[in-house]
Amino acid sequence: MDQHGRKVHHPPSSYQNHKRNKDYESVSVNPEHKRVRQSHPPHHGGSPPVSSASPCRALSTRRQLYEKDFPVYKQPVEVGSFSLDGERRFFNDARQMRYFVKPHPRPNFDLRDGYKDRFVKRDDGVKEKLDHILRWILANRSKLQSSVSAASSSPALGVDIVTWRGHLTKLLTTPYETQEGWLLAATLFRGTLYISEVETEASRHDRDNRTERHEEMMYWGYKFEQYLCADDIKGSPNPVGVVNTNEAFCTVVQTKLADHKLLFSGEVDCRDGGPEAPAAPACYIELKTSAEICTPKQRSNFHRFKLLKWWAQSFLPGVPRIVAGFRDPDGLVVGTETIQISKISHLIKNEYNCWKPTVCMNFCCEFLSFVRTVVREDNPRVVHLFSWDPHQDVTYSVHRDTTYCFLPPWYVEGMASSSNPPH
Ligand code: 0WD
Ligand code: CA
Repeated sequence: MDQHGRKVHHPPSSYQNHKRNKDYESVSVNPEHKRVRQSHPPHHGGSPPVSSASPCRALSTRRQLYEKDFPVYKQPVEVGSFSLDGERRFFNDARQMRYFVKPHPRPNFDLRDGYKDRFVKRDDGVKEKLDHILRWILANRSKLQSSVSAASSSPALGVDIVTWRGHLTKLLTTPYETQEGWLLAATLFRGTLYISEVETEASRHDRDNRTERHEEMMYWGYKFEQYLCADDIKGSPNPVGVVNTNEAFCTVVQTKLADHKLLFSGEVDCRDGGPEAPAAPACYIELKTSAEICTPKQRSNFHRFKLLKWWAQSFLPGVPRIVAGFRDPDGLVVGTETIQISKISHLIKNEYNCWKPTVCMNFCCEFLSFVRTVVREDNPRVVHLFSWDPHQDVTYSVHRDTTYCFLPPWYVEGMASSSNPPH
């Protein structure tokens, strides 16, 4: 991989040279970068992202509209973590944390090993929505609320948006996505907007019609993790153990994208357990597998498609590096490589008409502004369903007391019995 380290996607005006991680703004919002809610014209002409014919009804996803300065994105801060065990039970601790063990430069990992006889697969028909994050919030409410100002206009939790990192990843990649649409449900409750994904018909169809080969290849990523992770800081990986995809360690981070205060959680594969390792989330390592790159065309596709998703997923929580395993068609890992997230924008620079980090971040920011403008009724029983299909605008519909409701009664009641009365 390329070893140059120049940042190309962060404008000088929001770039803090003295900060250790230069990809993130870590001071308060620079007014120059504050997004004016939804009706301002874009820098490059054309129509504004929000359709002017019918104000607030649709949001454009055209890339050109988002080719502006990189928005202020504060360095993500880990505010907690939680674990899900082999039976998908929630624990308000880091018991599922795993430790990275550096692989041999030319490993011979067989990713097919254990698929038939040592694999416990999570039931992906069970929709957990935001439940694990909500459980974490209830258990750690005092931590979050302690930083809330007394201003009556501020949300009770002190954040504007609560969601999964994976949902934000989908938003970041939307301007470049040509295959899969999405449905995102949004509910405003006590001043905080909760965003939870709803499975599309197409995604449900794909899930119900996976080939045996596809099912097996989905296992390969988890098997790779098992080859590189130890359960204990001084332990070794156990490749003869069972792979159980119910198990997860999730970080909870807080950050700010322009004027949106975000709280989100994401699954983390492992951490660097060495004595020099930085504090979380900078110590975390994302593990990935990908097909071996043999031709210039394959390299170009890797840069254009895979690195976009990898970058978006890790940039959001401030995970600084990916360890990638390149495998042959039989699932044998032929090499591994460390990819620094901060160097990805440089790696892709020579690709013609390639994706741009600023477009991803600006679109996400505008989408959140759009949602906050549209969703005004503070009511856990109201869902605004935002819908997007490739080559279309984002549109929405409103649903009251339907199965789209995703804030469970235990959460709504738990928040009501909070020591802080509603504003
Ligand atoms: O039930 C649901 N519909 C959802 C469940 C929606 C969103 C999240 N979740 C759960 C996942 O099961 C997982 O525990 O949240 C956790 C992950 O959330 P995330 O970090 O926001 O998701 P994402 O960034 O898309 O995925 C991170 C990792 C994946 O790693 P790779 O390297 O493949 O991107 O989480 C795992 C997977 O290892 N993962 C899942 N594991 C089991 N079932 C799933 C899933 N549906 N999605 C992601
Ligand atoms: Ca992974």
